[in-house]
Amino acid sequence: MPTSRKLSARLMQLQELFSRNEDWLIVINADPDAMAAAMALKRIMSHRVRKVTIARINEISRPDNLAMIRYLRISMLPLSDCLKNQATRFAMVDSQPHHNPAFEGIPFSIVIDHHPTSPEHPVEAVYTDIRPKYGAVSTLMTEYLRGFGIRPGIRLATALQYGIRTDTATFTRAGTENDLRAYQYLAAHGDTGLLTRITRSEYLPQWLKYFARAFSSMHQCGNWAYCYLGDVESPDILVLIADFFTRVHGLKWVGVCGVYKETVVVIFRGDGHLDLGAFAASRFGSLGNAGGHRALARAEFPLAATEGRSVDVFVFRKLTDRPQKKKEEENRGRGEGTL
Ligand SMILES: [Mn+2]
Repeated sequence: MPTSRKLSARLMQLQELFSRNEDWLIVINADPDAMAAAMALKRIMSHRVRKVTIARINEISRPDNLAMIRYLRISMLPLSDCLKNQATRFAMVDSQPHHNPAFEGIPFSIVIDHHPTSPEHPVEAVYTDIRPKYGAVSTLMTEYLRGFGIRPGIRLATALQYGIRTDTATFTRAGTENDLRAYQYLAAHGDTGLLTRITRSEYLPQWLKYFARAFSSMHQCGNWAYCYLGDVESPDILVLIADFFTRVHGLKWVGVCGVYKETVVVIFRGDGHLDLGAFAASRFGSLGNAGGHRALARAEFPLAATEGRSVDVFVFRKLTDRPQKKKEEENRGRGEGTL
């Protein structure tokens, strides 16, 4: 087949780069796809070069990424000058050198990616393979493994599965048949139990107190709910809690409010029944920034706008107050969510 012949020609070219007296550093912006692809490249390089190390330029805080590292025992170090000095050759997967200042000045010999290329930033490396049509670079690396005749071990296969799942949002985002085919192949080698554990690691223990606050403050008003969390360490917590409530059957939408650095933030999530972007704008637009899409919206305004009143009550009133002209006709106490 023409495609497989093309691939093996590429792989020959890649293989020619490997020599037993060189130490490679694979540099990544660590997310599931990048980590899995780096593991695959490391696997391909092992026994072909002297040493392979994976270095990340970013901190990892997402619980699923932490779970992936832990359960799949991914060994990875933060990128440092020391690591750079120790290495003789550099590779990059799931990024291009211009994507991050941390990559600057590193003479990459290998760049394997699936992000679109930009004419202003041509990628200069001895070996480049950039396939913007692929949903995940893990898919491409799975094809590489197969091309090299390497059967992935349980942890590598599971990592690649998770990489593909994440980047294609479990095949709901632009992906290709190649992604599905690679996933199917990996399923025979990966561990479903491990994959489930990683996928389900959505929360960090220190976030649980916010759930307690959400449940104890929750007002359920028919088919919608409101929670107030008080001061939060990041607005992301509000998103997390709001997303959680979208899983509760029968709730059409939820508003989760908190205060972050003198700013009141309200996160809206719904089933698209009510246009939450328009709703948020109508209730909070005059106080700050408010809007979004039908199913996801956000409002932000300075704490000072509450003029010392309880934020909890202030926001709840804004949510329940009917606009003047609609008030009378809706006074029957029904028709929630008709805006
Ligand atoms: Mn990717």
